[in-house]
Amino acid sequence: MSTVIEDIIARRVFNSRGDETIEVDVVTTSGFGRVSAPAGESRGKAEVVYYPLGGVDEAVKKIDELIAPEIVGLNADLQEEIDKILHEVDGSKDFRVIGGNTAFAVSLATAEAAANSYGMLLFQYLGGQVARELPYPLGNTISGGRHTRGKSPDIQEFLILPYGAESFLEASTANVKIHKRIGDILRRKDRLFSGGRSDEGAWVANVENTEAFEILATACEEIGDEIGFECGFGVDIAASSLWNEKEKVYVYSRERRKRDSGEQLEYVLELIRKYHLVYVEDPFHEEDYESFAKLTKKIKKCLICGDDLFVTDSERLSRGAKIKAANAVIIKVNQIGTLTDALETIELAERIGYIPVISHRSGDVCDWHIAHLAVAFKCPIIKTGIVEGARIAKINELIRIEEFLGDRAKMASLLVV
Ligand code: 2PG
Ligand code: MG
Repeated sequence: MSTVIEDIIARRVFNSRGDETIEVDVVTTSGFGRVSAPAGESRGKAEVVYYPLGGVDEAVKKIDELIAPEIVGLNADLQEEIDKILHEVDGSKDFRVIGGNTAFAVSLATAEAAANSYGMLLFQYLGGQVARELPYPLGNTISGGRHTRGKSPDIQEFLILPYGAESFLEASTANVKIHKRIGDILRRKDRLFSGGRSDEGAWVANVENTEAFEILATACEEIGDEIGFECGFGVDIAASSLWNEKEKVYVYSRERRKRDSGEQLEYVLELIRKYHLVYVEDPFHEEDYESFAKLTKKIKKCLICGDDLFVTDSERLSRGAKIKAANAVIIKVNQIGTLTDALETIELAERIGYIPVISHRSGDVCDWHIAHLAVAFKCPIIKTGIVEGARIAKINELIRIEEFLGDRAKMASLLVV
C-alpha cells in the first residue's frame, strides 16, 4: 500500500445549479480520491475567491501548471503540508490566484485518496476509532430571500432539527415526513401552489415569514406526535442579504418593513420566544459582531450560529468569541479553502465551546464528503437539505455510515436544545 501521489487530473463539470465547477482526481499508487466543489449564492464577503480570472478553465490550467508539479510525488497523507503548498503556490490571502474552489477540491481529494489508499473510509481515516457519533440533520423546508425569485418569505431558510431522534435514520426519516407534511399544508392553503422547490429542495411558496413559522410549528408538532419524539425548528435569516448599508436597516420587502439593528434584535428575540426556535443562523449582517453578542447573552436554549459572520475562518471566530458573539459556527470548507484551515476552525470551536455545524452550499454536487467530515470531526449538526440529489447524497451516506458502525454508532449530544 502506498499513498504516493502519481497524478492529479482536473476537469470542468457542473454543479446542481448547472453552473460550471471544478472536479479533481488525486491518484496515488494504491488509491484514488475525487472531489468537485460546491458554490454559495448568498456568500459572505470575507469568503475566499472561488476561481481565478478566467474561471474554471483557468483553475484547471493552474492545477496542471502550478499545483501538480509541486504535489505529485508527495504522500497524500501529508495533508497539512499539501494544504500549505496550496497557500504558497497561491501567495494571496484569499486564494484569488489559484481559486478557493481549486484549493478545496485538491485538498479534499487528497484526503480521500489517502483514505482510499489505506483501504479506509474517509471518516475513519480522518477521525480514527473514536469517530462514531452521527450528526443531527438540519434540513431546509421552505426557501426565501436570495434563494428564491418571485413571491416568497424574506427569511432565506426555514429549517427543521429532529433533536429527539435516537438514530440518524430516525432523524432523516422525520425530516422527510415533515418536509412532505409542509408540502401538503401549502397545497391546502394555496390552490396556486405549484409544488416548486429551490436549489436546496425546499418548497418555494407564496407565504410570508409568519405563515411559514405557523406551518412549520404545525408540521413539526403533528409529525413529532406521530413518530414519538421532538422535532424543533429554526431559521437562517441570512441577514447580510437584507441589510442596506446606506440606510443602516434590514429591508423586509415582502413584509414592507424596515428594521434597524435594535428592532432586528427585538424581532429575532420575539421569534425565538414565540416559536421556541432551536436554531437561528445569521440574524445580523456579517460585520455586526456586537448584535450577535447581545442576542446570545439574552437567550438560553437556542443555537445562534454565524455563517457569513465567521466564514469558517478561525481568526473571525476568535474575534467573535472574545465578546461571545454566537454559540455555533457554520463550517463550509470552501469558504476558507483547505481542509486544514477548516479543521483549525472546528478545533477552535471545540476549545471555546461553540457548536460546529457542517454545511452544504446552495449550489452543491452529488459528493458525500461532508457526511464523513461531520462524523470524523464530531460536528453534532449537519446542514444539508432534505430532498434533491446533492442533499440526498450526503444524507444517504450518513445512513450507510450508521449501518457500518453498527452497535458502536450513537447520536451526537446536543446539549443546547
Ligand atoms: C447558507 C447557504 C446554505 P449559500 O446561507 O447557509 O444553505 O447558502 O450556499 O447560498 O451561501
Ligand atoms: Mg447561511
